[in-house]
Formats: sequence, C-alpha cells, structure tokens
Amino acid sequence: MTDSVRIERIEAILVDVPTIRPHVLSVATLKAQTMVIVRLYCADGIIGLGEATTIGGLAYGEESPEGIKLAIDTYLAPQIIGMDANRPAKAMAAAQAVAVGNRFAKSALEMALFDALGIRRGLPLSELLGGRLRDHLPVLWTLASGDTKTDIAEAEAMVAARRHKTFKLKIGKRPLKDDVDHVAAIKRALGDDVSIRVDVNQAWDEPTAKRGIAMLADAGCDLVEQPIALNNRAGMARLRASATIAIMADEALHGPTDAYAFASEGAADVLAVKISQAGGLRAARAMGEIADAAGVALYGGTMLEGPVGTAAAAHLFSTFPSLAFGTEQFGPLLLTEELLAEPLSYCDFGMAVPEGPGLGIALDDATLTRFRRDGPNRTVR
Ligand code: MUC
Ligand code: MG
Repeated sequence: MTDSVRIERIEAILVDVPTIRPHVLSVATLKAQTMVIVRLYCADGIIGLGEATTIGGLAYGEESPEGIKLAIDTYLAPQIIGMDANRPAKAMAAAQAVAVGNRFAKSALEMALFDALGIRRGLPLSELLGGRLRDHLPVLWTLASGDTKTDIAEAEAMVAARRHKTFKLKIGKRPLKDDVDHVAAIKRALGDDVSIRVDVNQAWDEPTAKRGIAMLADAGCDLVEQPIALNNRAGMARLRASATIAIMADEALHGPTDAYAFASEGAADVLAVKISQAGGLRAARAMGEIADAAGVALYGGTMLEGPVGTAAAAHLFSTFPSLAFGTEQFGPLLLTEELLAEPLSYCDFGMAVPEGPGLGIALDDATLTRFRRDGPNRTVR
C-alpha cells in the first residue's frame, strides 16, 4: 500500500495563442486557439499538467473553453481536492458522480492526475498506460488556408523539410465540384509519394457524400473523414459499403460506447481517437482496444491541442499496437508561440514521443503568463 498524497489545489487557466495562419474548417475559421491548461498541485510538491481545447469555441462540439474552466472550477475540482493523488481512477469516479457529461473538462483533470502520478513514480505516461511500443509517431499536416495555391506551397515546403508527407484537406464549405477540383489540384501537384485525405466535418448530406466520395477517389484521395452528420451512423455504414476509399469517423465518437457501435455495425473503416472527445486517456485507450478487437483501423486524432494535450496523445498512441492511418499531432505547430520550456521534437515526418516521467514536458511559465486570458496580454481574442 503506497502512502496517500493529498490533492491540494487545481487551477484551470485559459490561454489564447494566435495561429500561424487562419485555419479554415467547414464549421469555423480559427485565428487563435484557446487552451484550458490545468495545474494540479499535490501535497508532495508535484504539479500535474492537463489540457483541453475545443475548435472554434462552441462551433465544433458541446463544450467551450470557458465552459470547461467553469466545470472544473465550480464542480469537478471541489469534488477531488483532498483526495489521494495516487488514485486517479477514484478521483475521476468522484468527478463523474457530479457531472454526467463534460468529457473535455474531465479529460484535462485526468491528464493532470496521470502526469503527477508518472512524475512521482518516475515513469513516462506511456508506461502507466500499458507500455509504449514506439518512440516516433507519423504526423500529418492539415492544409486549411482556404486557397489552393497557398496550400500547395505550404505542402511542398513541409515535404522538403521532411516534416510531413501526408496531408488532410478541410472541405465541405464550398460546392462539391469546387472542393473536388481543389483536392485534385493538390494531389496532382504533390504526386504519388504523398497521401491526401479530406475532412468534411459533417458538412454533407448522404447523397452528396455518396457522389463526393466517388469523385474524391477518382482524384486520388485516400480517405474521407466524417462526411455526414455525427448521429447518422447508418448512413456512414451505407457510405462505407459503397466506397472504394477509407471512411473515417471522428465527431461521432464520444468514447468506448460509440467505438463499439461503429465497430459492431461496420460503420467506418477507421476510428479517429481523440483523448478529450473520448472523455479522457482511459476512455481513449478503451476505444483503441475495441477497434483492435474488431479489426477496425486506428488514427490518432487531435482537437488542435497545444503541447500539453499533444504530448499526452503521443504517449497514448505510442501504446497502440497498430496505428494504420498515423496521427495528426501537429497542434503546437499551428501556434505562433512555444509554450514549453523545451519544444516537442518534430522530425522525419513525425514526432518523438517525450521520454521523461509523466508527460515528459515542462511549461515555459513566462510565455504562459503572457498569453493567459486573465494576464496582461488580453489582445488575442
Ligand atoms: C478535426 O475534425 O479533425 C484536427 C485536425 C484539424 O486540422 O482539425 C481538427 C479537427
Ligand atoms: Mg475530423
């Protein structure tokens, strides 16, 4: 039996950082990203870090950064302060008892609990989650400037720098033919060594998706992500049955129950696993196990997290036996500012999984202070 270590205090900090260019999705255009950074202070002096982000405030999902902070400050933190920091599952059960939803808020807290535990035990998060199988993860880049020529130039620079060789294009905002022309032009310019995928972010109805997927296959696209509404799982199964390229579910996946439904109903070829959308690291790991058991391919998704959430995701995905479609852990590269004392390492078309205990990262406190919403710099939003 280990000694208990009291959880003393929990901070949830809103941090607004500009993006390097506008990031255009069918549901929102991001010019800045808001991170909710959690610091969980333990009685032994260890501070665990967690993070949750959303995309476009409330435009993408049910939680906003402000709502996440409110849920933590008002409901979740008071439940777990005073509990044993060596018992993450017990602490999260207490949080669960007072909040039925709020997956993103819970995920940020659970991340901080696991970071603290890993630091205390001298173990990387990946080992706490079952054990890493790889130290390097393939990472794609999203081309979403809104302009075909700019996207091609951006992709060429990424390939030349050996940073990325798989690209995801955000479509669904424009008429179908314009979107397909955009995808075809980028595929033609980049050639066969590069994989092109698209993310529709639910913008199409089923008949448009059926036509669009066939046209995209002809244009050389390899995968279509969440083409239709998140609640139309039967439609996803029909599209998958008629498609010649991979169909991936993203927004539809809110944890293990959804992963099970998709796997058992054959409603997707690939599941995008996102820690916060799943409700936390343990739930995301369960999704991976369900997909593996069902023979469904996996992809390591992002909510465009900054470096804290991205490091956590990298630890988790490093434990997946198979990650057939790679990952998209590029969130920190979309930000103008470096929030870590030592940046995450991107090379050879991917990223290195951090090696130190816990998340294996430390925040740069001066940058955090500059960009926190309640600090001196309030001009970003
Ligand atoms: C999404 O839906 O996949 C992930 C990468 C990106 O560019 O946007 C996000 C959201
Ligand atoms: Mg997506």
